[in-house]
Amino acid sequence: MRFPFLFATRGCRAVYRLHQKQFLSPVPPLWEHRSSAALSTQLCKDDRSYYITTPIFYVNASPHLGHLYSAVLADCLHRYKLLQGFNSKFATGTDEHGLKIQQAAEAAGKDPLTFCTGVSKQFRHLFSSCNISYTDYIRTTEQRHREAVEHFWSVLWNKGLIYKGSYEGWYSTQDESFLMPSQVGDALDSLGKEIKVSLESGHKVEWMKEENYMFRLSAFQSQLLDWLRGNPQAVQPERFHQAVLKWLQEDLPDLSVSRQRSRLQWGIPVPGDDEQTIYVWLDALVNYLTVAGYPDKHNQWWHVARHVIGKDILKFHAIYWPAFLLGAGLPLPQVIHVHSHWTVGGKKMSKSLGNVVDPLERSQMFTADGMRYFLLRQGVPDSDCDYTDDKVAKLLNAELADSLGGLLNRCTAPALNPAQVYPSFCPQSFPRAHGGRAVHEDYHMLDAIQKLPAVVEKHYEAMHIYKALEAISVCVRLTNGFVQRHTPWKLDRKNNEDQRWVDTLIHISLECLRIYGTLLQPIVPETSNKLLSRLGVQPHERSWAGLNFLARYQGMDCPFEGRALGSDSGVLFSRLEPHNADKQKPKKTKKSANLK
Ligand code: ME8
Repeated sequence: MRFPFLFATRGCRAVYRLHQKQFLSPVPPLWEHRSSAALSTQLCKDDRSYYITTPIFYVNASPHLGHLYSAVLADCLHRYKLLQGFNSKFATGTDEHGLKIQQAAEAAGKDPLTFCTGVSKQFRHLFSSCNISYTDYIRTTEQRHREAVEHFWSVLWNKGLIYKGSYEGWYSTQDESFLMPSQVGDALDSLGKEIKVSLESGHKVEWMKEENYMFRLSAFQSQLLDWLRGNPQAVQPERFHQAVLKWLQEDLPDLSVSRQRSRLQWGIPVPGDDEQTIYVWLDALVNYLTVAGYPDKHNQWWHVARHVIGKDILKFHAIYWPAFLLGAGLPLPQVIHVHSHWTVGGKKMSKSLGNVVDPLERSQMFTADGMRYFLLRQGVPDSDCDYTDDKVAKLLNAELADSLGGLLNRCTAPALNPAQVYPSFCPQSFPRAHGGRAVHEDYHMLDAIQKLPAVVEKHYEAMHIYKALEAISVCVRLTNGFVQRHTPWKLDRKNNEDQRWVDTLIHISLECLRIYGTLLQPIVPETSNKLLSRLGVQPHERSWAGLNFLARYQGMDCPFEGRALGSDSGVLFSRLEPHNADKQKPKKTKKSANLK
């Protein structure tokens, strides 16, 4: 065994004693450091930085709907922060090491790297087809990542937090996870043979006994509890925070962080011991640091890191990862945003059940924006959601095609807006004190839309995107009601007073649409772009700071008044036929064509 470190010539036991002493000295936890004066200066400097990640996905199989969902959630938060003027970094990528990938490559008859490159490309293709605007796409087989992992390992080793031990227990290759006996149950495989499975995932487990390197996870139990208790927002939503607290009150044994090279060749060798391969989860989690520039350029981003993950990998992110980071002397993530799962027919998607939803195919069927809107509008982080094509078609028809598209079409149709401009607002027709032609419901609508950006902001911040979309949808309905109530098409345009009122009605409606289009950019970038371009809103006028709803009503100038509308008068979002949604691509129906 060769150890390149300071303690290479000492026996493992000696190394452990020395470091244990060092480790047990009372060091304030890192999240307390964060509030110190030195760090708050750093935070001030970085407070416009934002760093969001998705899990890196296993390349043992093609991407499915759940992978796209995580990516769309993170993309939405990234785009929202950019609109707010943040310097945002957004990382996604693929997890390419480990036994599961080694076996998948063998089964495909390919060498592992060729196999990984092929599937990693599929993920990248899916993400670009769905406008996932990542700023970094990481593969764990890259050299920059290997260097980061080796460095990270050596920091833990030098601190005496890794020791050579013997691991005996259950292992699930499918989950790449070690399990306690209490987490394992009996089941029958497809041939009726008795097997042991993970109670949580249902995947088969096997007994293993190996000489491994162990990480002193048990030493971090109380620090992790303190961190979670002192930071109630660290894991969101609340139910997942509670789940982690509960786990931490149970036994927390040390964690095996390597496998024998004879069993696992496809991975990063333990530095100084090429008989052992680094455990794939330690390798994978470090990807977040690699992208941030670890080991020497990560500070700007690492202070503001937040992870979007599915509930299946909570333990790895909310227990193992923070413990590794504490061990390495690095700050902990600001937030771990957890989401639940998409099911099909109430069941987990799986190849064997044949119910896997192909996200690329669906994004071609319903458009990229359509899938993004559906996933974010229907996906509730707290609980699982069931997917059907019919639901997608119905939702998109109701909210994007009819409600939003219909409103835009009505207010920009040449019959109502022959000059094709953003018309003028008349303060006498719609006075701040009631008394003009406006009625009580109109004032209520203005109030709701005035407040909408703050409501949406609150929900985006908490990753309750479905609530933000519900709030926007309610307001779109209010604006449709406003137009319907005043029937501007029935007014006499030759009468000056009526003409001013029609212009005011349209001006207000376009202002509402401008707010919706701006707020929806993180969700449906293409549709928002189409909408805002039609309203004549220039790219530099689409930020959060530029929202400023109905400036004329506040007695200020409106930069859009009198401006020519954009020339693309096409359908905003084409209707879909719900019954045929399984087979056909969106096409213009009579109704949507009429919306022109
Ligand atoms: O776990 N519904 O990768 P993975 C919603 N490589 N989201 C789902 C989902 C579903 N049905 N199924 C999967 C791994 N996901 C590791 C991660 S990170 C350092 C390493 C999403 O390919 C969700 O985000 O199994 C889940 O956590 C992730 O995909 C698991 O992807």
